Amino acid sequence: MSINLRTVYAFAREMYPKISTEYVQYGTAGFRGKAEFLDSVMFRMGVLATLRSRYRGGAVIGVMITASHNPEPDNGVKLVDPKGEMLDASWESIATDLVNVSDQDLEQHVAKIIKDNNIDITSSSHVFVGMDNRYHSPRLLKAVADGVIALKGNVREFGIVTTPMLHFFVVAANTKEAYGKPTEEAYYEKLISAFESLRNGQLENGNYKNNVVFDGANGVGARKMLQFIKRMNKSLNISVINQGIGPGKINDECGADYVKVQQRPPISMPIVEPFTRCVSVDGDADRVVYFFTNDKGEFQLLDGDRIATLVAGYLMDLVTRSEIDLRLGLVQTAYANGASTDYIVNELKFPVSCVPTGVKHLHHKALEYDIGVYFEANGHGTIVFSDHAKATIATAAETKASAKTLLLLIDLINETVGDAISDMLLVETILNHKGWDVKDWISTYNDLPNRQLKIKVQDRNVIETTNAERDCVKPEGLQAEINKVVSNYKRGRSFVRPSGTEDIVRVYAEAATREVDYQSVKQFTIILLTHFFLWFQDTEN
Ligand code: G16
Repeated sequence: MSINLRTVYAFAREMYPKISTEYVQYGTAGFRGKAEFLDSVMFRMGVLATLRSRYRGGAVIGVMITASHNPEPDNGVKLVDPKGEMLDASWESIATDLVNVSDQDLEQHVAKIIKDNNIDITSSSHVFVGMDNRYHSPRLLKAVADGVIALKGNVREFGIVTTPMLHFFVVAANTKEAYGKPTEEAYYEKLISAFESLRNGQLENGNYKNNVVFDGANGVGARKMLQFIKRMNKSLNISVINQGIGPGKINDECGADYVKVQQRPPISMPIVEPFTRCVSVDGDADRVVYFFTNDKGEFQLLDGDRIATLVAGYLMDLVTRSEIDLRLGLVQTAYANGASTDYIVNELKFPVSCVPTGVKHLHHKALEYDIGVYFEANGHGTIVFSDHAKATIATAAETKASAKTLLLLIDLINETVGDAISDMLLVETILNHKGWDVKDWISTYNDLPNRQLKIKVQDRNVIETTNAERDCVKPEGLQAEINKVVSNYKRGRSFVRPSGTEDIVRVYAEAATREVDYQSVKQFTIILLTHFFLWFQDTEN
């Protein structure tokens, strides 16, 4: 096969010219921005995925077109490595450089990547591409596919799928179908069959009722949930709201990010009985949070920390009952509520580690355990099982019912990345087995009152952090200001960090008691913000 790199330049110049000179950077989960500026980024990511596949000996690489929790006019791209993880960190800078080089220098730059990485450009390459249901996604998908074609790679388009579905397909193909077949139907079948076997005909149990309201964020998660419902044997009654068929926009006043950050129910929420379980996923269905309204009409959130603690406790119990010796661990980020960490460490006696925001960091850390549970507070997470854990569980399953349950759970869990639908089915399974309703679930510990805000600033990159983003090192002195304010509040904790998916800075704050300190937390955040803005004025001058 002969490949002329001139083609890459020709495609770029004629079809995907770079129309903005603004520097773009590979962020928390790839590139994000206004869709109208992304054509050249997408084309170049098609090129990169093809090179990466050749670099990895022809393994399938995934490219997902989505801006996930961001508003509808935005789009973005996430790259999936052969084992289902996010693109290896060592290639993030290669991606950033490739996206920022001018059209004129593109051909030479691609040649340099090939040379530097010793890539056999004549070898085979395979790229899977999926997209969310944003109106500009099909256009951007074509740009990715053309990037693959320009380098004579093989491209397989999956159309509209959730991000975790694409991860599933990549791993299925790369494991020669040991993980499943790389098709939409096989994905549904694997999850539904495990879920229904775990139910074993027991639809209700104790306080657990078989109904749930599902907020699909007007995104692809809603569509796929409707497909799940069609294929399930009424094993769970799911009413889907924000289905994306009316005037509602993706993530607009709905979805996991809105519900978590605003701490209120999504738009179009029907009137339901108090304590009804409700679920919100984000625009590409890789995050999930639960919520409900109590009998006083108060909104209550069960976020990623709650899911993590529920899952960790349940797995630990099954492992203990199976009499097997496996290393369990849980991974969180700085956003984890202090009360959840206390509960995990002191009550569940589970080892916990804290890493910077971004699934890529959590996933890698979780792989250090035999059973690694990872969840961000925003609802993004999953569980990974080592080969040793799988073999040990399989042997124990020959004699122990608890180990048989663990085996089925492995099939229900999408280990490749956080999967909102798989996570939801997992939570439903655990609550059903325990006979728990949301009251039982939320009573395990009391969240510290907390607030999270976004601040629009001129240059978010002036903020630099360390210690898993819990300490701010730049601008100098800002951390001292934060510490001063925090010291006025019992169990006060706060941090600031630049977002890697939006052009904003995030501020998180929490403090001790709901009644007394709720106002204080708000006030505290305002004080912090004031300091923050002052700092910015200082830095600008
Ligand atoms: C992405 C990442 C998540 C991260 C989130 C917010 O989520 O996959 O790990 O928590 O962005 O990141 P940041 O605070 O840097 O903006 P998603 O759902 O948008 O892909």
